[in-house]
Amino acid sequence: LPLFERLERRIVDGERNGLEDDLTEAMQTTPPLAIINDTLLSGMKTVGDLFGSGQMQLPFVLQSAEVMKAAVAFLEPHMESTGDEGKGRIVLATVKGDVHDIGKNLVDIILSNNGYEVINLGIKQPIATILEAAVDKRADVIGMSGLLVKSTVVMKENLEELNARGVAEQFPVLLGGAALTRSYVENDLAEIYEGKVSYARDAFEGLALMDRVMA
Ligand code: B1M
Repeated sequence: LPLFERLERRIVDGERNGLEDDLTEAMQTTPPLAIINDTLLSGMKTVGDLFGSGQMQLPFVLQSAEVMKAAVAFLEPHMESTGDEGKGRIVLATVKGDVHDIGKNLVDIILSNNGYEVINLGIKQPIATILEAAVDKRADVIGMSGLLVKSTVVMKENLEELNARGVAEQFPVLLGGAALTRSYVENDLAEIYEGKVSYARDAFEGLALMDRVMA
């Protein structure tokens, strides 16, 4: 297979052997972020489709995710950084009950490379922990990720909890993840949250929204 098809295939097949060599070769013509966005994520999408239609079993999805993570970890040091610092601080977490973190970690990388300090709490984080970190670290923004449909409900409950604790105006919230839709966030959730809540389709929109909040 040609190089980029082979790389995409590696994600789908969960094949790690030779991954670094292929990535090194790909970087000779293509920036790391473009490799992720145009090639690797397209492989992850195929994995999601195969799993969703019952053609792939969970352990294989996990293997694909491992290869994806290894690829991102390998590419990360080669990514461009603006060299900016101190543009703002965000506490970032995958919500309670949800283990998906590849997207969240991409958001971390993009924000970190563009001057933001990211406090990445990891997966399955209850709102109490997220809020504690946000207060403690004096975060400017709270970012929550979740891929499961049930995570969209958790996010709603989390916003209600921030309202109840009287901190909604202090913390603008950025939400992302495959199960969310723009209209759910911008209509339904914006209606209940007493602070500002925004939806980011991908990490770059997350960056643009951070820039807007901090302007
Ligand atoms: Co899961 N899983 N999974 N899974 N998995 C999905 C989400 C699913 C859609 C697959 C499917 O059925 N087609 C489905 C959810 C269905 C639903 O809720 N209706 C699903 C399921 C069902 C499950 C389990 C329940 C399976 C089971 O156990 N029976 C289980 C859940 C466990 C749990 O969470 N409690 C499970 C487990 C797993 C693995 C562990 C095997 C693995 C995760 C490994 C890991 O993350 N460390 C996994 C994977 C890999 C997937 C799919 C295939 C790929 C997800 C991914 O990494 N995409 C996924 C299919 C899909 O999403 N279509 C699926 C790439 C990633 C870059 O995209 O995270 O969307 P994403 O991030 C994007 C944007 O959304 C955005 O930016 C990123 C791109 O720039 N973004 C943000 C994300 N967060 C953001 C935050 C922001 C801003 C932007 O600001 C704060």
